[in-house]
Amino acid sequence: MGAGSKLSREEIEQALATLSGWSLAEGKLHREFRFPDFVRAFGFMARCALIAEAMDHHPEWCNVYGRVSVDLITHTAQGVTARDVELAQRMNELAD
Ligand code: HBI
Repeated sequence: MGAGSKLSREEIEQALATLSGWSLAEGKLHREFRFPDFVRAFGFMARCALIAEAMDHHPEWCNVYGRVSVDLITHTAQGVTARDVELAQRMNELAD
């Protein structure tokens, strides 16, 4: 499936302006989500997993108790694409 093309640094900066909590770290979109406890964190991850699978676009992430650290990159494009921006937006919506 086409992953779309890599966004330029400028396009990424523009997208980040609309993505609360996200930054560019080591060439990937990055955000640390914090939840009150493990069950809330894992519930968030479960909801994200269903979205990610439906998008066929998957996060790199790590969970420790209430913290979920997320990095988004499009592996086939070896960079950040519109798909990463879309998944970041969806994850923000699910974290509300
Ligand atoms: N997820 N983040 C990310 N990047 C990909 O390139 C990617 C993916 N999920 C599935 C996927 N690619 C597959 O479409 C291919 O690996 C077949």
